[in-house]
Amino acid sequence: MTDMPPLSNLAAIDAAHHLHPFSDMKQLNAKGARIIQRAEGVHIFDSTGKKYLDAFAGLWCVNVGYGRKSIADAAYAQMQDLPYYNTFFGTTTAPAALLAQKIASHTGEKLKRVFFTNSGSEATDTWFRMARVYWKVLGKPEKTLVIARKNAYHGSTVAGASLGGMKLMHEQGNLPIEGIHHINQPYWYAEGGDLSPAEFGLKVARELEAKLDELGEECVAAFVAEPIQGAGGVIIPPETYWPEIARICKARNILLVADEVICGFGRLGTWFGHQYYGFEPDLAPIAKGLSSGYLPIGGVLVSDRVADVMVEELGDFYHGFTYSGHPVSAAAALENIRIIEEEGLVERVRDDIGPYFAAAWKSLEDHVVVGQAESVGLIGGLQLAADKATRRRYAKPDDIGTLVRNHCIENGLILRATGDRMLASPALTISRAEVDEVIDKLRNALDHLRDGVRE
Ligand code: PXG
Repeated sequence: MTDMPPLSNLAAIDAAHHLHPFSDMKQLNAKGARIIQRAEGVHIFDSTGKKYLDAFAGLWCVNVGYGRKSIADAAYAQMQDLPYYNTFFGTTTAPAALLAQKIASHTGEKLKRVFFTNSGSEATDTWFRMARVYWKVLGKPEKTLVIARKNAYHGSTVAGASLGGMKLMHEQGNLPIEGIHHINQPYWYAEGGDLSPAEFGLKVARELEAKLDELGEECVAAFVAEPIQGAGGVIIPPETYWPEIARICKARNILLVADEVICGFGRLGTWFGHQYYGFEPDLAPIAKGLSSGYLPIGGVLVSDRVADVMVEELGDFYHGFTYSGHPVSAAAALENIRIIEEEGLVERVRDDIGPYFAAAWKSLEDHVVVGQAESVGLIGGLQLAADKATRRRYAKPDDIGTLVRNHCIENGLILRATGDRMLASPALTISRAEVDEVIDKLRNALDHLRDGVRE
C-alpha cells in the first residue's frame, strides 16, 4: 500500500475510528489492536515482526493456507476482464456459473444447485426464507417454525443470531425473532451426566421429536444444525446423534438444514460435514472454505427436493444480494477449489494429516487439566477440567480458556477459546512438524494453567 501512515500510529487510528466485531471496544482501545501485516503458509506476522503459527486458519476459513499467488492472479485477471456484473434480471457471468457447477461436482447426487451470497450469515437468511417459501408453494403456509440448537452459531444477521443459540447475542436486539425454537446440543462432556455418549446422543436427538410433538409438525419448516458445532466450542456429537436426527426429519417431514460454513470444503476429511456423518440435508449454507477467505463469498446448497419446487413452481424468489455470485469472488473460489482438488487436500485430511493431528491432539489427554481431547479431520476441541475423574469444570470457564489462549498467543500460537474449551482448526496444508509445534505450545500453556491456578 502507498501512503500508509507509520505503523506506530495505526492502533491509535483504529481506536479512534474502527468499531470491531465481537469486541469490548473500551478494553480493546485501551490496549490497542494487534496489527496483522502479512501471512504465508500457516503463519501470520504482526507489525512488530512477530511470527505466529495460526492454528485457527484465520477464522476457520483459510483452508488452503496463506500466500496463494494463483488465487490473487485469478482475482486480478477477473477484475481486469469484468470486475462486476450482477446475476439478477436474466444475466450471469462465467465465474458464477462455473463455480456453481464445480461445487455441485462435490456434493453428491441431490445437492446440485447453489444460491450465492457474500457470507455465511446471508446464507442463513437465505435458506431461512427458502424453507418457508418451499412449504408455502406446496400449499402448507403454516409450516414456518424452525428448530435450532442452544449454543449453535449461524451468523450475526437478525435471522442468523436468532437461529444461533447464543444467549448473549439474543440479549442484544430483542432476539430471537418469532418462530424460532431451540433444543439442547449434543455436548456430552458437560451435559451428558451418567449416560454413555451413545445414549446421550440418542437422548438429545430425540428432543427434536419431543419439540415436534409440542409445536405440531404441521407448523415446522425445518431443523438446522452444524454437523460439528464450531464457535460453540467444537462440540463433536456422539455417533448416534446424526442418524437419529436424519431419521426424525424424514419421518416427520421437515427440512433438514446442515450448516456447512465451517465443516465444508475439507475440514472433516470430506468435502462436506454431512458426508462425514452420512446424512443428506435438504439445504446447506456454505462460506469460509469456499474461497479460503481470500474474498468474501458464501451460498446455499439446494437439494433437488427444494430446488425443483423453486424452479418449477415458485416464479420469482424475491431475494438476492447485489454481489450474489460476484465474479471476482467466484474466480477466487474456483481457483481455491482447484487447489484443494489438485493437492488432494480433502484426502490428505482424511488419510494423512487428519489422523496425525488426531493422535497428537489426543495425547494431550494425559495432562492433568485436560478432561477430553477430541477431533475429526482438522478440527479439534480440548475440554479443560478441574477434575478429570468427575468431569468437574473450573468455576470460571471463560477466564480459564482466556488464560490458556493468551499464553499461546504470547508464545506465537493462535488458538481460539470458547469458555473452557480450546479450539483448533488449522489450514488443511499444515505439516506434521507444524502440528507438533501446535501441540508443544499448547502443552506449555496447559502447564502454565496447572502451575498458576488455584481453584
Ligand atoms: N454458520 C456457521 C456455522 C459459522 O461458523 C456463520 C454461519 C456466519 O458466517 P459469516 O460469514 O457471516 O461470519 C459462521 C461464522 C468464532 C467465529 O468466534 C465464528 C464465525 C464467525 C465469526 C467468529 O468462532 N463463524
